[in-house]
Amino acid sequence: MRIGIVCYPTFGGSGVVATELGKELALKGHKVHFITYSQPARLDVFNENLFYHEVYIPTYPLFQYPPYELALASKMVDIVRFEKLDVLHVHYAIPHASAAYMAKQILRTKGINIPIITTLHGTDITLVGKDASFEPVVTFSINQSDGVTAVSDSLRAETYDFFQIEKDIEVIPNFIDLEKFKRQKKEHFRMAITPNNEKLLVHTSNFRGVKRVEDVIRIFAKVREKVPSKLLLVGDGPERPKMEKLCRELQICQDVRFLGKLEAVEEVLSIADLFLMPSEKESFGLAALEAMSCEVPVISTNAGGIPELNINGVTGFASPVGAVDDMVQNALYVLDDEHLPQFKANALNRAKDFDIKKIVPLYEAFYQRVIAEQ
Ligand code: GMT
Repeated sequence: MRIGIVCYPTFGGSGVVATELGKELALKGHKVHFITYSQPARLDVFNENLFYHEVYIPTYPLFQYPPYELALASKMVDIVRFEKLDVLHVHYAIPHASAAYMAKQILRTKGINIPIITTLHGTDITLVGKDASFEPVVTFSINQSDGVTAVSDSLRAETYDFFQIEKDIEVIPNFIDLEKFKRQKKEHFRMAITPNNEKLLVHTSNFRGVKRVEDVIRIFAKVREKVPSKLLLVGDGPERPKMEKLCRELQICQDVRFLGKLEAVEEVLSIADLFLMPSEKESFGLAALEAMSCEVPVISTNAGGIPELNINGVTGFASPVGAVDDMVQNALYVLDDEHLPQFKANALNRAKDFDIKKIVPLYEAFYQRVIAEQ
């Protein structure tokens, strides 16, 4: 197939899923065309089947807000026509689904019928999409898509609950490359971080409010009172300055390291004992899956789709949002040397259910079905 993929090019979950999907499809022989405003962060390989088309947004003094959606729609029209695409797959509804709708209408006037598939990722539904400023456009553009997928049952249910959706939504969960996210021997690194054999806790996120990084720090501070331990924080975002301040107030700075945005997260996960995800909202929890794939159990909330991934009492524990003390108790239980090896093994086993080799064929079959229905 000749497939167009539209996504955010950043390290965010939806962009990562879109890019890894495109890379795997290219390995399987499909021609994959990425259309976005800069080179996707994970599009770091050369493959004869991979193409990147940059959306150029002209500026003009009149524009307080440059009209990205229009430039994107025009680019989609151009690439669908020139590259003779079979399907356009857009990741994250805002504004990709409505831009795709516009491109489809323009292409129709030229005698081309391009099927549009929209994948809902999370905050496009659970947070941003619900805002009255966007809701009518989100509802309309989902209903106008030829195929719609969501990354968890929970996200699918929430979409039907809040929006007037007439379309079937297929759940295709996120996936993981078990070869890339594999526990590696990094003894020297572990020795440098935990010289006295402390336990190592890790959190990765974009440090936005929904991630509740404050809970990460408070959980860690309490765990550290009982078990000698260290915390590594990967990622960056608006909450980081407040979190650095909190560490100073709690006087735990010597045991906490802010690593910033890292390309090779799997290297950090390779030395971790426990992953913390106390999110308020999380449609799937790709960062937790990356940890599990590196044999790291997860202490999380039971928000959104997380319990579909992190099985309570098996791969870790899932507590109500904000239940810091509960998460501390669970963390101490998992970190106990009598329990830890089993939780690690269970985490990896569960990750295998989301093997990229199992999930990408679901997208291929979905593309074929939607194309055949046109
Ligand atoms: O929250 C993020 O990290 C970014 C966001 C995105 O769309 O870029 O992530 C969402 O999509 C990921 C991939 O499908 C999911 O794993 C995340 O759970 C989801 N985030 C939220 O729902 C808050």
